[in-house]
Amino acid sequence: MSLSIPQEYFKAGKIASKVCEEMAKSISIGDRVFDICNKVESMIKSLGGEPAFPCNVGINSITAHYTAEIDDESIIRNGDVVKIDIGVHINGYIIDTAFTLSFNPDYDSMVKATKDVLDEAISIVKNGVRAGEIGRVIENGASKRGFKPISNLSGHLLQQYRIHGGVSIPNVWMASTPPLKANEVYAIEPFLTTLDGSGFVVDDNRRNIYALIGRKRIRDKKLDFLVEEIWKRFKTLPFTTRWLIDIFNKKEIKKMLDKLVQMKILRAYPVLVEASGKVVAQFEHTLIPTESGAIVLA
Ligand SMILES: [Co+2]
Repeated sequence: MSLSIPQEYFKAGKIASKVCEEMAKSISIGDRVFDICNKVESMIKSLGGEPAFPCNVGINSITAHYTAEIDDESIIRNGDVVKIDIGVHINGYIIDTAFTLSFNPDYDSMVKATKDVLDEAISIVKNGVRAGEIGRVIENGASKRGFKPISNLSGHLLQQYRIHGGVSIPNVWMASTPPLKANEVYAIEPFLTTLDGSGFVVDDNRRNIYALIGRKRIRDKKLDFLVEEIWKRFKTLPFTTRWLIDIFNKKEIKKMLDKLVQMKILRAYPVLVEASGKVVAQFEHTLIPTESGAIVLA
């Protein structure tokens, strides 16, 4: 194993795998999304990691970037397809991994297809494989099984304290993409929907995941304090309101975050939904290409 890969990746990978395994066994109909998010995040901490981003719970057509609100009432219902996207970091070395649970037999085959397509994609990963070739395997694998990939979401290079490190791994074939490099860390994450779906996601009007862009002083005591606190706790990694209600009350925090978004000190991630409202499944692994294949971290 190469010495150039920080050991934190292997430790974070073990934590992420353990959390996924536990959650896949325990999540059931009637569970509150709020409790799922808190459980994932506290389990990560108790195993010695930090959440790299708020636990994402995507029910049905909600595809990405939804985490529990402070007063989230939503629950898992019979008939739901539930995506759980988990991030773990140690010293900024990030593992990004996701799985889908089906509580609807109509979508069992789509969930299985998504998992199989990810495995197929990983089987061609090695040093020098072009990102677009992985996209081709995902696109063809989806189509062969009777499903459609979400074309405007992609896997990505992971760097220290950077979830999207500049290189994308598309879920469809694309020309002129860069080759994957040995000893770099990538997440591959196919999302599949049904053939009658649009095959792309759009923003909806909800936003509850934020990240720091800049640290300039505002000369507002409370806002400056909040920005410093965000920097201390999360650096530039995504966070959510639930993680800040120990310092500001529920009513205040949302307004303050919105103000910081307006001032372009924070970015807010819109919730992404399948454009035609169709159900989406997702699986994701984090891995390192080698000369002969891939080391899957989680
Ligand atoms: Co990812």
